[in-house]
Amino acid sequence: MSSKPIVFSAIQPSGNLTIGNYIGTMRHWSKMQSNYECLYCVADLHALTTIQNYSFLKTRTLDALSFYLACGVDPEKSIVFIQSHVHQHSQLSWILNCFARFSELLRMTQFKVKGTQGEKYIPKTNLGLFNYPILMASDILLYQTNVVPVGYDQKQHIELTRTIADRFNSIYGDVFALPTPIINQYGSKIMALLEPKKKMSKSDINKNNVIFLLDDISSVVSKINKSVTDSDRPSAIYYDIKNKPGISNLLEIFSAISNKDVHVLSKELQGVMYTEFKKIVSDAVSKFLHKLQRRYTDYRCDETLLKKIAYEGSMKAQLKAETTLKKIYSELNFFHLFK
Ligand code: AQP
Repeated sequence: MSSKPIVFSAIQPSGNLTIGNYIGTMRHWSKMQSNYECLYCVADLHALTTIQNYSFLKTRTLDALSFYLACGVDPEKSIVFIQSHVHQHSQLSWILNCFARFSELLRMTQFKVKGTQGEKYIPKTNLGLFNYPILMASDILLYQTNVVPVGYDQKQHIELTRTIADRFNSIYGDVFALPTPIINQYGSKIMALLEPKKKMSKSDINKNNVIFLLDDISSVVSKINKSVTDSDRPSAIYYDIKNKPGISNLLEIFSAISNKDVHVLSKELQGVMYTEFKKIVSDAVSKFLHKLQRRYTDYRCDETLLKKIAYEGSMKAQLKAETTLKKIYSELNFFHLFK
């Protein structure tokens, strides 16, 4: 048995992946493979909560899987799988529903953002959107996960996961490991390019707010060119998220892509005009995306390989998931046919 701590991380294929998804989570994945036992999941069940058109689901799922591999996730070192292929996620989700409280879910900020308008709940909001933090808790707890690299928006959901696990453990003993989020100080909340006080999201209706990993290079340059900065004159490039959200956002993107500290970059960029700064950032992002997209295309063209990877990953994930689920069924005293 491996003694390495366990990592679980996932992205929902609810649209084309964004540079926010990459910077907030995916960029950490390949490095983590040496020191952790890693499970990387394409969370297709989660995508049902937000997507409008299910005909894209398969394509988006394979796109996401190809990006995982393009970012350096190695199926020989990590378990890479599709959530719907491991039925234990849904099974545990039902059980954990019965250990979570309605009032806890009502507090989830993401639900408030997506499922309410002002003070009122949107009547047509699907129940899955309300409930999905429980499925997320199941994803994480099934594998006895120790750490979860996530963007800042998911912090509250990890706290809920811990609350549910703790509640369960206090009754049945140490059934679940308590997961800790890994949230980097910079890059954990990449903001929309035109509205830098709002998170960059794949479902944003204004595509100029978002850099998609599949964007062609000319549109990346144009989107960064149009991005909101501020009216400071002369141009002043330094990190101040409160007063200079647009500049700070571009600095965070540039820092993550170039692997350089935000404050070192600020010093290097002293005296540079905003137009020149945008050109520097868009050059770096374009170069990065060009390389990533080349690797992505190699995987995306080979659906046979993708299916093989997903199948083998799901077999390995199911084995682990079943161990936890069996323990839970036994603790809860379900009637068992073969015992
Ligand atoms: N803008 C972001 N900055 C940093 N991290 C981000 N993540 C998402 N957006 C940013 C992180 O990516 C991981 C996977 O997220 P997800 O796609 O499963 O769900 P999400 O957070 O709801 O992402 P989106 O893009 O906003 O999706 P939609 O528009 O479909 O709701 C998570 O760790 C997340 O924090």
